[in-house]
Parts: sequence; structure tokens; C-alpha cells
Amino acid sequence: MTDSQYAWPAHDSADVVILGAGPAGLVLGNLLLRAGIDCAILERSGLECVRTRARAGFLAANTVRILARHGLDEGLRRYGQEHRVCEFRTEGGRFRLDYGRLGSKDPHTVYPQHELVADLLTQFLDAGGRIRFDTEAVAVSDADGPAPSVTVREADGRTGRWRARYVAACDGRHGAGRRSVPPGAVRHYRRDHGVSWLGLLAEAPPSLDAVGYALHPHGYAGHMARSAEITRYYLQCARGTRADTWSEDRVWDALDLRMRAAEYGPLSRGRLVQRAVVDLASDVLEPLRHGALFLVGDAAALISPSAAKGANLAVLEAEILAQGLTAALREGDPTALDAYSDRCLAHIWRAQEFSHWMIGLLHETPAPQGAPPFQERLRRSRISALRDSPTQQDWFAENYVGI
Ligand code: RFL
Repeated sequence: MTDSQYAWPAHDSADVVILGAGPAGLVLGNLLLRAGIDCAILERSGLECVRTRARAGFLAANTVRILARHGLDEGLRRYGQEHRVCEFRTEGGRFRLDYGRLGSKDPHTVYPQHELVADLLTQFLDAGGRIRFDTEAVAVSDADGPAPSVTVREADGRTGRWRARYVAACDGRHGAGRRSVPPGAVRHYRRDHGVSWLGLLAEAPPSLDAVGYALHPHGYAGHMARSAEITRYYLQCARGTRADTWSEDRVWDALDLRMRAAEYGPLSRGRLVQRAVVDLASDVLEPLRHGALFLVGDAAALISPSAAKGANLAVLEAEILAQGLTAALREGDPTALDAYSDRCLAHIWRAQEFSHWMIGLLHETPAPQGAPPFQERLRRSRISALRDSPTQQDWFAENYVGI
């Protein structure tokens, strides 16, 4: 598949113009196409970049159910791996939670986000979907007026305009959708968690048969399988760290130390194929709508990756929006569309709350100079409760896999 193979003639209007071909935009596009709604996706990047950008991997059971409900799950059914156990390694020893048997008794399905995106893209194109790669949305105009439109810039610098009845901003945190909401039209809630992670992708098989969370005086370390050959690791690092200042040896030595490899077994080392610093931050816009413009996925709310919720929320919101747009455009019934923002915000805030709780579980918070480390004692107590209390474990499992 090449960009030019899918170079569509230059249509300049659609009932629904979707900005961005990530999980949110592609699920929405596929569902609208199946419902017979005229839609088009405008994507800033090229086809190859969209298909290969490695990010999330842990899909919640509800995400799998949504994709299955619409026949979008072939790849993940075939290649996804079920995960149901996580292991905590702390100064007090290690313990495992079989979360697939706790709470709502659901597993995760591990399936790399770029594989999911590639599947969704293939299905969209095979069904005749219109997508313009290398086309950046610059601004959404007149979203609350009679003639909403999207100004675009093509890769060669040419600009153009798409007319739409509705615009779905699935273009992430820094996209044109968010930028186009006039100041004062929505409230912007934000939180910088003050913690940074070095996110790593290693060409190495997973080192344990569970998600690994290591709590260590040097900082948090995380282990998450992506496939039989690829593992994602995280290392808490100082704010302002540059990813390239960590050599491969330094990374693996720090992972060994924090994961307590000397005690619990060595890590399988391999080449690091991706490293990026992530500052843990969250934000939510309210409401998720301005006139004909709807915010979806990371454009609606950014959620720290501490609890692996972002892609899952994106898929859920896309399904809710598809239902609303379909009812509005096919039956002239705006009820579901009007409920979109409130329905999604209930899920978003619950996910934010759990992700915030996870940040408190996984990180030492430095105490003010000379003060006894009160927060640190709270963190240890939180871990003990999780290790010892079946009720706490059920609550954890329900929120960990739930969305
Ligand atoms: P995406 O995936 O960012 O896609 C947005 C698309 O929009 C395009 N774009 C534009 N197109 C046109 N005009 C513009 N002006 C545009 N600006 C941007 C971009 O090129 C892109 O193609 O947003 P979407 O669809 O909302 O999906 C959100 C998820 O990608 C994100 O929440 C997750 O990756 C978060 N996340 C995880 N979520 C999970 O549910 N489970 C996980 O295990 C998980 N692990 C992670 C993660 C995020 C991570 N990073 C990137 C911090 C692990 C990491 C390291």
C-alpha cells in the first residue's frame, strides 16, 4: 500500500470531516462509513508514519468488545495476547495480582497500537473510505455558525478549505481541533503530576510473564510486554532529562537495579529502538463540543500513561460520537449527539481519577527539605493495602482494566 495508491480526487466537503487518523479518527471513520454517513479523514502525516508509530499496547476488555461489535477486531483476535497478571516489586518484597480473576474479571489484550491503527486503516480504505494524508488541518472556522469549515495545508504548502456539517477533532492534544475552540467557550482542567518517565521500546523478549511495576528509592521502573520480541520499559527520570543522555548500558543497569534483577532474575537485554521522555500530565476540556466541532480522544482529554487508558478512551468516545452523528444525520434526532459530552466526561474523569491514584502508588514524592517523608509513608500504606486487602484488589482490578 502506498500513499499514491490512495490519492483520492480532491473532494472538498463531507458531512463529517474527521481530523486525524489515530485510533479515535479511524474507529469513528469506520463506524460512520458502515452507517452510510459521508465522511472524510484529513491526516497531517504520511501513510507510513501513521502505520508504524509505536505507542499504546494494553487494550481494555471494553475496547475489545467495541471493536468486535463492529467487526474491527480481526487482527487483535488473531495476534493479540491476553494478559491478566501484574507483579509489584517493592522494598518489602514482591507480590502478584491475578487481576483477570478479580473485580470485573476481565483481562487486558496486548496488541500494539500501530498494528491496530494499520488494521483500521486497511478496513477504512477497503470499504471505500476517503482519507487525505500529508494534509494538516490548520483551523476549524464557524463551528457555531451556519457553514463550518476546515482550513488545510497540504505537504507542498498549498492551502485549501473543507466544508462540513460536523467536524470531529481526533487530532490529539496539539491539534487544530483544540486550538479552534474560542477562549472561554470551554473550561480547561489541567494537572502536571511533576513526574517524568523515560519511555523505552526494546528489541528484547519480555522478562516476566506479567506487567511489572517496580518501586525503588531511585524511582519507578515498569515492564510491559508488547510482543514475543518487543518489550516496553519505563524509567522514572528527573524533569528536564534528555532521552539521548541515557546510554543503552545506563538504561539496562538502572532497569536491573530498580527491577531487582539480582533477586528476582535477569532481564533479557536488547537494542533500544525508541526512547522518549514523557512528562506525566493530564488535562480535560469541558464540554467536549463547540457547536458542530466535537473533541475526541487525546484532543478531548490527555491522560497520563500511568494506567494505560488513553487509546481505550479514544475508542469508546469514537463509538459514542458515531452513534450520535448517525442518529443526527440519518434520523434528524440530535438527542444522542447532545449527550456526547456528558457521557464521555463521566468515563474520562473516572479514568483520570484512577490514573492519578496509580501515579501516587508508583512514585516517591520528595518531601520538603528536612521534613519526614509523609507522602512516602502514605504510598507504602497504599501498596500494603493492595497486597493484603481482597476488597482493595477487586477495586484495583475493576479500574485497572475497566473503562
Ligand atoms: P493520536 O493517536 O495522537 O492520533 C492523532 C492523529 O492526528 C494527527 N494530527 C493531525 N492531523 C491533521 N491535522 C492536524 N492538525 C493534526 N495534528 C495531529 C496525528 O498525526 C495522528 O495521526 O490520538 P487519538 O486517536 O486520540 O488516540 C490517543 C492515543 O494515541 C493515546 O491516548 C495513547 O497512545 C495513550 N497511551 C496508552 N493508551 C492506552 O489505552 N493503553 C496503553 O497501553 C497506552 N500506552 C500511551 C501509552 C501513550 C504513550 N505516549 C505517547 C505518551 C504509552 C505511551 C508511551
